[in-house]
Amino acid sequence: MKKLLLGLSVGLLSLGCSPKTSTTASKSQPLSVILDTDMDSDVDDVGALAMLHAYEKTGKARILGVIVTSDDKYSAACTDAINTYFGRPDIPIGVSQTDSLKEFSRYTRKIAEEFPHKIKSNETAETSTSVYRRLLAGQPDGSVVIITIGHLTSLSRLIDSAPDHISPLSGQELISRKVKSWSCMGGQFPSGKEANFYRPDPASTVNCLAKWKLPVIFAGWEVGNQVVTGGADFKSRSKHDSPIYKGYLHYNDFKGRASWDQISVLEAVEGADQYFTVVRDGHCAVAADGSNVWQAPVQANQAYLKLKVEPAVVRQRIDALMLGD
Ligand SMILES: [Ca+2]
Repeated sequence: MKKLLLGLSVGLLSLGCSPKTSTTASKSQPLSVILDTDMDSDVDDVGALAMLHAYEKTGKARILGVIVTSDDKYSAACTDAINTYFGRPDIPIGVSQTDSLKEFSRYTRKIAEEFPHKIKSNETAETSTSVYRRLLAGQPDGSVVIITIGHLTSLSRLIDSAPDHISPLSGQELISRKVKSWSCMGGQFPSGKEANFYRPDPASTVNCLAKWKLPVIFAGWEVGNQVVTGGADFKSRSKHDSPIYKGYLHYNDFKGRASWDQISVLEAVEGADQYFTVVRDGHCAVAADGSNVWQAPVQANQAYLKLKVEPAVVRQRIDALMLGD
């Protein structure tokens, strides 16, 4: 769950700059996406992954792989089951944790037990760092968009990874060469404390923001919190044998849930212009406790989103994508 606290005074981090580029998929070329998710406690990750499959069906995106940054025992299996349901059982999945796993999700085990998939346990799955490195190494330069919708442990490990049998490049070199941009659900803007940044691994947030030189757009807690999806309208239109339907059923029986994660997917694939104002007048400084504040000076590679349309407009778009429309 994503909860916030007040913002605190935080120190500046040394951040590099680079020209901002569009992350929108071109008409002819699907956007190549790696999704990094904590598919466990909250259900918006389920909706976000469903959206990417909808975009893939219309040629707007291509899912290269999914990184599961979670200590939930069934998170990777649930992710695999959703990908399989949408006809992509081949999507590589990397896991951040292979032991000391817990069971705390309302939906991951139920979806994993009901829908076919290959990953039976994290112990036998590929690690997140290995999958990140392998996927990036195999892609054209400057082509990959990373979307993080959970905490930043796996991305931080990628950044700090050393050359290996997969690639002679370090993690930072691989990112610099292969990645186009990062869309990040995290933080609260202009200031606050949000779970993806502070729980359970604020040190990774500090590390990622200190070392990330390419364009990054933050979708803060306050944006998705205004957009409630997966409610009665979704229920009335959804196939009942879908794992997306089951996710929202088991989570809270279609009472609806904020769309924190879906906002980053929407921005990454469709671009920001239709729904959001993009704020570029500062940079995101993160404290050791994971709290953040948007402050001077400007870092040209960083921006955050503000909603510029009625929340209902975005709700309808996200619900439609979650339904596969
Ligand atoms: Ca999430």
